[in-house]
Amino acid sequence: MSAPRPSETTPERVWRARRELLGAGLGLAAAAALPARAAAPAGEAPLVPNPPEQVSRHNNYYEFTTAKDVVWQLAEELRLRPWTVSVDGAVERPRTWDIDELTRRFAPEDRLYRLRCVEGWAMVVPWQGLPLAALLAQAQPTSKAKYVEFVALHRPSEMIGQRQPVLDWPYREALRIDEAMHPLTLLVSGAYGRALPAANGAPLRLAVPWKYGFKSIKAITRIRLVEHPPLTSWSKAAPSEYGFYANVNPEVAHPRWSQRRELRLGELSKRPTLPFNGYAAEVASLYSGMDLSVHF
Ligand SMILES: Nc1nc2c(c(=O)[nH]1)N[C@H]1C(S)=C(S)[C@@H](COP(=O)(O)O)O[C@H]1N2
Ligand SMILES: [Mo]
Repeated sequence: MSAPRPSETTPERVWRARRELLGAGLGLAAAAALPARAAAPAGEAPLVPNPPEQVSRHNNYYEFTTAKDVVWQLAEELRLRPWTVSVDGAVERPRTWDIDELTRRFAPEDRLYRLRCVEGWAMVVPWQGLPLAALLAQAQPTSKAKYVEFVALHRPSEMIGQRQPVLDWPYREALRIDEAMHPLTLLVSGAYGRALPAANGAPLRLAVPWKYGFKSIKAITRIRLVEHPPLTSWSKAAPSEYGFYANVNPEVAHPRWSQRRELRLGELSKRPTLPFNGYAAEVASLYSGMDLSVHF
């Protein structure tokens, strides 16, 4: 993992971004908890978080609507408690966790991550979350646990987009077990030092920062360890457009558009998209020997 290098001082831009967070109503303690500078590979500019309203008011969350700028209003209808998350399948110790018990047991850490949507927009978010590996280790996966499937909430009474068959509900995602165990893979319960906004997937969503955004499933209720690759919502809906791996790759175009460049929310000009969304040093070795244009 790329930890901040102690020899580097906080660049002014980042310092100013922290002050803007303060101005946006973050408590002092919360702002102090944010990393002073982002982990960035050598030679790359440090990450600057997007303002919190940008992150909570421009969302893909098809359980509510496909209209990104309206999700946040509809998502306020979702009742976030009581909420349980079950961990089962190929594990020695299956368990259903109450969400608050889960976040108490595995104290969330701060992580500043890029998010890159397949549609071309991108942002930088200070999440709080627990490494998925910690929760999986507690469950003790058996030798049959080769993949991890995630299932989101199905509650059409509150998630009004689920009244239409836009996707085959509930939303499902999956990772290979080594991807799930990778230290960058986070179960997110907060952002900007506060509770996670409903529009971003409260009370619990995934953050897999080297993959396109759709892999980072929101409103998780079940985590199931399985032997065979599970079918995921997007690869079921459009297999030629959305592969199982969905690693951010500027070299592999989406069938309908290029993936070479991205627009960070709030900026005027596009930036080049980086292999593995900028996390190649940490994760490229997971895919050595694989043809990433086949396993896209
Ligand atoms: N349950 C669920 N999770 C989801 C989605 C969704 O529609 N439903 N959309 C995905 C997509 S396409 C993206 S880009 C990210 C967006 O996360 P954000 O709204 O926090 O930026 O959520 C992902 N997780
Ligand atoms: Mo996305």
